[in-house]
Amino acid sequence: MSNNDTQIIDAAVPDAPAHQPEPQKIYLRDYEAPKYTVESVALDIRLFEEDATVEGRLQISRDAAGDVLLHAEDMEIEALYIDDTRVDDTAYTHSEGRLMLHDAPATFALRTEVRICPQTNTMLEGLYKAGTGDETMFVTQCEPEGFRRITPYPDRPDVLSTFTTRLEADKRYPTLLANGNLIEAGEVADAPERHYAIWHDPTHKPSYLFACVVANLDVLSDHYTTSDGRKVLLEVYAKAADIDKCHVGMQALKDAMAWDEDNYGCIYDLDRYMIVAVSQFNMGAMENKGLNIFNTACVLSSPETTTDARSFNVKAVIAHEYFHNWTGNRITCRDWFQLCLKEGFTVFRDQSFSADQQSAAVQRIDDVATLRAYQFNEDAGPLAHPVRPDSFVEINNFYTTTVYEKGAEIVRMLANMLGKEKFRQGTDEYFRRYDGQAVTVEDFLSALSVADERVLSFIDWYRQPGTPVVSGHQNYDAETQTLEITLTQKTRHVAGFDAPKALPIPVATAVFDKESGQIVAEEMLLLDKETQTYRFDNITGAPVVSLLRDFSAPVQLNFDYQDADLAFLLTHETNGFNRWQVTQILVNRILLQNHEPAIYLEALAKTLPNLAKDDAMLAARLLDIPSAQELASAISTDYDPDAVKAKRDGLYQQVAVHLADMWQPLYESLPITEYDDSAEARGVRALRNVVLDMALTAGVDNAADWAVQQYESAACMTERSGALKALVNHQVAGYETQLKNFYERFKADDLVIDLWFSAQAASEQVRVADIEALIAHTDFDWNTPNRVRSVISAFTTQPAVLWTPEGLALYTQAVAKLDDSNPVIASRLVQVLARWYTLVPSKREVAHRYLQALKEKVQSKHVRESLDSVLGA
Ligand code: 0A1
Ligand code: ZN
Repeated sequence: MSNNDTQIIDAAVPDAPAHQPEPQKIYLRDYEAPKYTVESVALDIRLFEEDATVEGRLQISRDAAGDVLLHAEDMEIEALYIDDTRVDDTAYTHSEGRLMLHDAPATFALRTEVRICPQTNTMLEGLYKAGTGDETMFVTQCEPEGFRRITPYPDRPDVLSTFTTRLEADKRYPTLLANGNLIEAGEVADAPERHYAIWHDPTHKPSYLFACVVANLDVLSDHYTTSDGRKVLLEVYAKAADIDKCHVGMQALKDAMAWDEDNYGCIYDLDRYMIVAVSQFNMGAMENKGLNIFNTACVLSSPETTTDARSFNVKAVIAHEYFHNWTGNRITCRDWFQLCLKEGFTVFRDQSFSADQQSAAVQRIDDVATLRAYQFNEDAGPLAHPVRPDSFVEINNFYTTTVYEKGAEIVRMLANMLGKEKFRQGTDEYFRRYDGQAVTVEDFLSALSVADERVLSFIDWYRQPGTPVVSGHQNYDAETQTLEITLTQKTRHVAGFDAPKALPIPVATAVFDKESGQIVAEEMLLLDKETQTYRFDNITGAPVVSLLRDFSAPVQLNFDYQDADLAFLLTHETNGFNRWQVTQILVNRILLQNHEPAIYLEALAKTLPNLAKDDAMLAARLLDIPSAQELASAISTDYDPDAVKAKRDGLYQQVAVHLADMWQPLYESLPITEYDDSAEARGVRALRNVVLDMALTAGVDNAADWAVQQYESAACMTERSGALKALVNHQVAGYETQLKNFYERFKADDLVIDLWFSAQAASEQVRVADIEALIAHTDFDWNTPNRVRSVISAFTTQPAVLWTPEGLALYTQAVAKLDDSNPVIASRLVQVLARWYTLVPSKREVAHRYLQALKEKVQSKHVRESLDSVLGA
């Protein structure tokens, strides 16, 4: 079924059976432009104890009279009026989430009165209740298709309109917010316990950017003066106890606003920008126009309760949502297939912002590590899809790491290829040409191509699934002093797609002189054929090449480096990312190809002491050993989770023991001092936690005392939770005392208790019985996605336990439980099991059985689509 008006309801299609109707696939190729415009929308949302009424007034115009189709899910229709005349139920049909108005005039005013029930909305899409007791609040989540659960509407991103929203509720909820500007507020006549507020948003926006909040919240206020001299009111709303944790986010918002003006010429357009913190939210945050709604985990931050990594993430998410104001809101997506248009570009923008807030190399390391661990895994399995998918059953299933992170990598390749000035010329053209419109990936590339026509050839990156593998070798001829580098690209053929084409792959390359350690040539090679050879002249001495610097393309690189060349690069590379990169190649060779670890261990021993002094954060990253999950994604058959864990643990132990003499002096050189949020201080804290874990692994005398001491004297959460995790992972005698202490100390703070749950659920020592006990804990709550993630998702970091019959039984039961109450979350859990078919036969057979059994139990189209793909492997 296509995403266009005439086919939203096909009256000829008989009703599907209530049990497991055949999911309908929607195709990009069927897109048709909307057949009518909605000139304006006025909503009146009245919230009551048990439910809510929503009156919607739409001014609709089109070329001719006839049927009109609107989306309308999970609501009771109480009355419909066309041009102020009430129509009876022969004038419309409401079924399967669609409302068809028969024979409506060409231009008319539609008034709908419906009843919805936010109090029982556990899906967390549309208008829903979050929190309990005094903390009860009502919020919306409309992306991608939640608006249709609030009021009947053509709920598609290419229908843009202005919105006026009246909210009415009991005065127990003093906070009444919606998009735009506050027009009026007051008491409700004849109902002294109730009040209302009216908001108007003058911008034309798609319905997925609508938001409103009814709550009892405190607010942190500030201002930002734009570069064109307008004063914008900034507000962060949170429950009273959390308001002190909103300063980091507020500062990040101001930084992001200035950054976007400086780097893209994008200036904020409304008079007010609001952020609201919500404890129950499916994702990180949402960029609703002028009224962002945030998962508390992505906005609240304080040194005592938030780790550095989380706090850094808060700043990145604040920036991400703010950047959407131009890339997503002012220029939006024509249809949901174009999701990467807003997400890829916005992720690239938030990554660039973050890189400016810390070491750019560490930012790149972290972004690439995420890409490799999750996106490469997705691209290697049955859930592989193009950055711009061409079909889907449930769009919620496509908020994936491919759309987001690989989408960002494509924009990064373009930005690198164009260089700063030309990229800015291209983005200026994009904003100039398409402001106020709903557009496509082709439009984006076409705007950028004003700076360089080669941009257009990148369209295939959006269309073709699978991670390209770039292999290569070098040939040095000392006599002619020439170096030749030959590169070949290959992408696996993903079933259901055309045979893969050669893609344009920028390979940033440096050539080092082995003797002097100096760079003698530097070039951005463009590999756009299957095989190409590049020649470097005047290379006077034996060279070592360093490829894909800063990870210049999202590919898997198999270059025939000698291990000794990699060790050379660890010392001599000036590109911090590539220094980390060579440690990862060495580790992968040791773990997956049985290389001897000696060269790697020696190189680390040589590099670490100085690096620890110069750049503690980078030093901490150089000790990274890929996670068990990441290693698994590189194994395509006979994956044995126990063997991989044993091997990984073995190498970790070897590193710890080989460098054992280093840990005590290093730990002592990194004393706990007063909290400071500088990049250096964060680096010291990161390295201290890594060293503590290494020392415990190596069995260094007193390391257990350091851990307890660090736990007790911690000046911030990074130190305290680092110590706690080390104690739990190593089950240091008495670790239960610290766990209990942690719980008692922080039990009033949900986000910290999430940390407490995940430290146990993700422990190296975890057993299925421990997960069961955590689920049985009084603080566990299936209706709070953060809590579910802190136990159920945390547990997937231990594949050796997950892939046991007991592990799978527990995990698939969790999916079945969530299938009905929150299918978005349930489906994401299923996707983690995608590579079950790579397991060794005995485990594969068990996994298959559990997945099949799950299929019998689940109803939601979200889970069924994911499960069908996963089982189709
Ligand atoms: N657009 C948001 C992500 C988001 C998607 C779906 C949601 O609910 C189902 C919520 C948020 C972003 O990219 O930040
Ligand atoms: Zn986004």
